[in-house]
Amino acid sequence: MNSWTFSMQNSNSPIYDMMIFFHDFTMMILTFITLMIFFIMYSMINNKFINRYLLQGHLIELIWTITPMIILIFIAIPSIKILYLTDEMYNNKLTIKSLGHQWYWSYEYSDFFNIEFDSFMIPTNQLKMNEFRLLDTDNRCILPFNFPIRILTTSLDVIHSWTIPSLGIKMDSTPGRLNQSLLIMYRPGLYFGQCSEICGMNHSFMPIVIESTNFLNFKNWLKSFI
Ligand SMILES: [Cu+2]
Repeated sequence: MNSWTFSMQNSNSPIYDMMIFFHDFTMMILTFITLMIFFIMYSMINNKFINRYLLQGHLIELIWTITPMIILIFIAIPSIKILYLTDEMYNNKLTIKSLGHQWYWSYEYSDFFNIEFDSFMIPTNQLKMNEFRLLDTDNRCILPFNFPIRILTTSLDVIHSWTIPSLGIKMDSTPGRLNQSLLIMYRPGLYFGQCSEICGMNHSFMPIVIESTNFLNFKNWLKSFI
């Protein structure tokens, strides 16, 4: 992961692949429209054509009414498709629950007995050389890759938002409500995110780290709780 970048993070899940496609597709249309408007503005200012008797042109009005409608439909179809796919549960075999607190996350692996822990940000003065400032946590959320996981989230105080950009997940953690999303990771690695709902004084200091590893490692890690 770059320390900062102009573009989005590299994708690590099928949903985020689709979101990146949709972003590029919409930007293409946006660029085209913007350039066309600037060209028309420029050419209207810089010509001397006048027509005193032009009061109506039904054909051109029809064209400039229907064309934007068609463009909007072309944007709406993939947008709605991706929106509903992010809400879809498919073949998930594992459920984890992330709970927002002021100001840290805690995780519960509800399929197993008594596996739960808190995940605090590592303060800057305790960082090791290989850790990211304001992003690393003391206990990472360890999960298997290539494995559909249902992630539930809720909050115990105010509204937080559980977010991992490279997985295309941004899900509100609301007190008294349980939100769910499907999480699939392509490959092993560390995935960073931050709380994305202004939740109080230390909102910026409750990062999320997923460590994805193969299933055998994950199983061994679960055994360490026994
Ligand atoms: Cu928060």
